[in-house]
Amino acid sequence: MSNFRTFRAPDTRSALAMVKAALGADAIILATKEVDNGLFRAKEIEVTAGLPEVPSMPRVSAAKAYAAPVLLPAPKAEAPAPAPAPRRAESSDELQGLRASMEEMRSELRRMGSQVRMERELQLPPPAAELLSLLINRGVEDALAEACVRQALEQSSNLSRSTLLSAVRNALSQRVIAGTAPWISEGGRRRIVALVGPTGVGKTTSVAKIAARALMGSKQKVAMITVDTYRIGASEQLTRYGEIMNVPTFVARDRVELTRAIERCGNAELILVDSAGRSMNEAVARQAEMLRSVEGISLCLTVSACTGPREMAAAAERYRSLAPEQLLFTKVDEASGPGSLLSASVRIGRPIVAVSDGQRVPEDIHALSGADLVELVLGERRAAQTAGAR
Ligand SMILES: Nc1nc2c(ncn2[C@@H]2O[C@H](COP(=O)(O)OP(=O)(O)OP(=O)(O)O)[C@@H](O)[C@H]2O)c(=O)[nH]1
Ligand SMILES: [Mg+2]
Repeated sequence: MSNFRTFRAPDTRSALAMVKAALGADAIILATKEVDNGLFRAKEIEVTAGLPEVPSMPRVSAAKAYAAPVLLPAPKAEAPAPAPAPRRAESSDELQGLRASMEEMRSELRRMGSQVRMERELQLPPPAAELLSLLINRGVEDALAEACVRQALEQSSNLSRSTLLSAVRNALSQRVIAGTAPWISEGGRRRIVALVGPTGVGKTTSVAKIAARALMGSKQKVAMITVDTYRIGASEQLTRYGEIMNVPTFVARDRVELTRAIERCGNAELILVDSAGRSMNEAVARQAEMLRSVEGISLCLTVSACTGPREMAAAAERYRSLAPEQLLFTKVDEASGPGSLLSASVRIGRPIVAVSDGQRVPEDIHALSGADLVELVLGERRAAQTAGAR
C-alpha cells in the first residue's frame, strides 16, 4: 500500500467523496474515526485511505531486450530506434484475481460506509452497527434486523462483539420457525401437500425431491398430481419424474379432475401436488381456490431464497391470502444473502419445512432445525453442512 492520506469532513459521505476525488474508486479505506474538535468546533469524520501498490514490471536488461534475431541490416547512418519496452503478458488468472480483490475493496468500502451511517443515524455502538449491517447484507429485512440487534443490546451484559453476536443469534432463533419436512411419515396418516409459489422457483423439482425422499427414506406409498396445464411441457416434466421413480402421476385440469385424481391415488400415504407458477394475483387466487377444494390439503409456499428482502416481502403479501400452512425455500445455493427467508417466515408466521440448495434430485433438499436456519442466515454454514441437515 502506498500514498496514505487522511481526509476530514463533517460527515462520512463527504469524507468518502473526498477520498474518491483524490485517489479514485480503487482507494482502500484503512481507518475511520470521529474527531472531537473541542467545544467550539463541530465534530468531524477522519478517513485514512491509500492506494494498493501496482506490481512493478520485471526488469529486463538492455542486452536481453535487444537480443531478438535481427532480420534486416540496421541502417548505418542513424542510431537504431529503441525497441518497444517488453510488456509482461498478464495471465487471465492474474487479471481475474485483481478484479476480484478490487470488487472486495469496493464492497468493503460500501459496508464500512453503511456501518458508520448506522452508528451515527441509529446511535448504535460500533459492534451493534456492524452486526446490523451484517444482517442487512445477508438479506434480512431492515426493520427485523434492527429489532433483533436492539433486543440483543438490551439483553447483553457487555458490548463485546462475541456477546452481542450470541444475543443476536438468540433473537433470530426466537423468530425463526422450523417445521417437519413433508417427507417425514406421520404414522400412516394420509397427507396431501401442494407446492405453490412464483414462477420458476423450483416447485416441480422440489416435488420430485420430496417424493424420492419419502420413497427412499421411509418407504412410503407416494403419488403425484400436477395441476400445471398452463405452461407447455410442465405436466410432462412431472410425469417424467414419475416414470423414473415409478410413482403414479396424474394430470388435473380443473376441480373435478383433481378430485378424481385424488381418488385414483388409492392408498398413497403422501400425495404431492405440483402447481403452475403464476405471477398475476387473480391466477394465483383461482388456482388456490381449486386446490383448497381438496379436503385436508396443505399448501406449501415455495420461494427462491435469491429473492431480495423487498421482493420477498411482496411475494409473502401476495400469497398471504392463500394462507399457506408451510414454507419451502429453494436456490439457497445461489443466494448471497438468504436472510429474506427469515423475514418471509416471520411475516406469514408459518414454519420453514425444507430448504433446497441445488438441482440434484433428491440430494439437494434438507430439513433444518431452527438453529441451523439461523446459521444459514448468518452465513456461518451452508445448508448441506448444517449439523442437523436430514
Ligand atoms: N441452483 C438451484 N437450482 C434449482 C433449485 N431448485 C430448482 N432449481 C432449478 O430451477 C429451474 C426451475 O425449476 P422448476 O422445478 O422447473 O421450477 P418451477 O417452480 O416448477 O417452475 P414453473 O413451473 O415454470 O413455475 C430448474 O433448472 C431447476 O433445476 C435449487 O435449489 N438450486
Ligand atoms: Mg413447475
